[in-house]
Amino acid sequence: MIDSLFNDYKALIEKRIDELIPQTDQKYAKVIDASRYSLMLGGKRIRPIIMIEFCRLFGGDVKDVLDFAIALEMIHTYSLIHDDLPCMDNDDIRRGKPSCHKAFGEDTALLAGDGLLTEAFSIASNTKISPERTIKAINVLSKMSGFYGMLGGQAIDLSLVGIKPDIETLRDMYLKKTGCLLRSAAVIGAIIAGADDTDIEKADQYAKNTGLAFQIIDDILDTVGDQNLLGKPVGSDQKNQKTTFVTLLGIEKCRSEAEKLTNQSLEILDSFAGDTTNIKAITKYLLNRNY
Ligand code: GRG
Repeated sequence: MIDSLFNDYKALIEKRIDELIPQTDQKYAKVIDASRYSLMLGGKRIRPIIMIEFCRLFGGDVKDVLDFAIALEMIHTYSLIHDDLPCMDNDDIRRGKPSCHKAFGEDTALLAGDGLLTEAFSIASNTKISPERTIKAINVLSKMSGFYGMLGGQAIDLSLVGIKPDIETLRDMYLKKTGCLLRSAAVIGAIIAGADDTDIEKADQYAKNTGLAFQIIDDILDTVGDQNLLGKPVGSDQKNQKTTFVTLLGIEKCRSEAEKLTNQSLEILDSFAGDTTNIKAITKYLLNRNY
């Protein structure tokens, strides 16, 4: 069931990406090629799928939220392109293929990231959703991506080079760097469907737990994952002398922490009146994923 859910959503999302960011012959084609290359590199599409499912949970329709979901995937893709740059993590491989700067050069990769971030807001502000909901959703998207969200998490990460952080510092960094885009997925889906503040708050809490569990699983996979499935070398955290949840807690405790967070997420889903079958399946998949 989960495979066909993902495949159907991926097809829908990729068709719409093609419409929103078509190939072009114009002078600036290279930056668009580079952006499309990374956008179509085989991502799992977790964030847009969660946004669509939360919108449906509160009575919204896929077509209402699809462009917002793509805007979020564009911001996620920008973060990966910039994260791979030599001045950041310096990774040559992403999803088993050359990372954007390896395929297109550092200058074009930098611009592709900038372009995806900027165009995401152009797309998000140009849907048929009411102005009130659009502004609320864009406010969430920008807050969750910026200084106090994902980018802030990356800045904390940079500040920890050569330092062994405690678990609370690491938790805060993960909640921002990885958690905030997942939060924007669930919260924007709920906003676009017109959910009330209580449900929006619960959607946010669901995404905080799920985002933290997601990053802890990432740490585990970086230690004991299969690099063929991951599409990148394992052991990069150790090579870069990064402190992770695995370094501080060990694999077993990390696993039980991720399970605990996932169970809390599932309890929140149980408290909603609507059909959460798909979101529950996605949440369990994220815990048990191997890439
Ligand atoms: C402005 C220089 C600059 C940077 C922007 C780089 C950055 C801020 C943030 C990095 C955030 C980051 C890379 C967080 C890691 C989150 C994470 C685990 C990403 C992988 O997500 P998946 O597994 O990826 O959903 P796929 O490949 O499936 O799309």
